[in-house]
Amino acid sequence: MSALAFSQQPEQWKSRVRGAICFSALQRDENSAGITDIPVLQVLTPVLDGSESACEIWLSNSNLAHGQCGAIRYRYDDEMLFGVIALAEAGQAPAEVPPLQQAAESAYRQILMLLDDLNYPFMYRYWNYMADINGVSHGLERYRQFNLGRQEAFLACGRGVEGELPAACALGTAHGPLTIAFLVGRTPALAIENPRQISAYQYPEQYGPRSPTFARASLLRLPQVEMLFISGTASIVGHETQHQADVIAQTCETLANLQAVIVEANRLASKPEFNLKDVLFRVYLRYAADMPLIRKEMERMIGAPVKAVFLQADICREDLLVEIEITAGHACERIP
Ligand code: 3EB
Repeated sequence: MSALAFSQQPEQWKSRVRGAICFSALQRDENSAGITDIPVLQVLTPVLDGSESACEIWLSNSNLAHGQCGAIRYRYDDEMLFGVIALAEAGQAPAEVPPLQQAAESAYRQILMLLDDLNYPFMYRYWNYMADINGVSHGLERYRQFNLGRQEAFLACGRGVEGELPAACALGTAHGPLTIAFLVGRTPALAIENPRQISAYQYPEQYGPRSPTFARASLLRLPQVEMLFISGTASIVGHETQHQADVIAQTCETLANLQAVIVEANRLASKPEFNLKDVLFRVYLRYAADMPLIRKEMERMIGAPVKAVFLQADICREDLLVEIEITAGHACERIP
């Protein structure tokens, strides 16, 4: 749904919104949209289907409360909490440590402390967006600076940096602050890895001094519903990028990776029903002009029209042209 349609929904519907992630190339004024109590992550990145904006909205069936802690805004019920944080790099203390690394460490320290304070110990999914992700400063690529700060915060907060980790994505925007959304809860989720890929938390040092801190997917099994979050997935086999400069082959390899993760998820799900034909995709393209090619290749491989939002964003390795993530859910029990 567009940001405008979102803001124009009736109050009763808005009272059920945990939070949202809105993508748009245009900065909008939240207050004028009348959604001030709802945590909305604004990501400054173009939507490619002609819409001015696209929002992913998380709904709850229970009573929601909201709060603010430092730079974090959040909304929660008994089961889950959705939060957002935006941190400007310019606001960080001057030091030898790159500002993005400081912002990442600060953001994740705030997030992890909030989870401890409010007792939502389990992270399911987080979304990371930062400006100029492939840029270099202080002798290090900015995505690698981000990885340093993120991992440092996890360690400082007594969390593991391997194994039971949330699903994630990390994308580059043209400008804007470091923005992070997160979905956490009180029921543990199952972390899923991809047998075709080395776990990202075990990537060798050639990809940076600290590995990324995420799992390939996480599966949340609640009594009534199961939710699958597949991390941003790209044309990587083992730890190496495949098919440099070939966007169609990269799309094909990415779908093979997504299918492998779906197979793993179905082994752990109560019903083996996750299927590429019936999930929601978000597709990040380095070059907007590639959209028709990528969509066509996805529909050819999947054999059905796809439900997908296409966005222009920079991928965290310079040789990656496309990254795809999935959200899926199914009911576990038929309610009479
Ligand atoms: C990859 O497979 C592609 O740093 O949080 C995908 C998902 C990627 C999440 C992250 C990075 C992240 O390594 C990049």
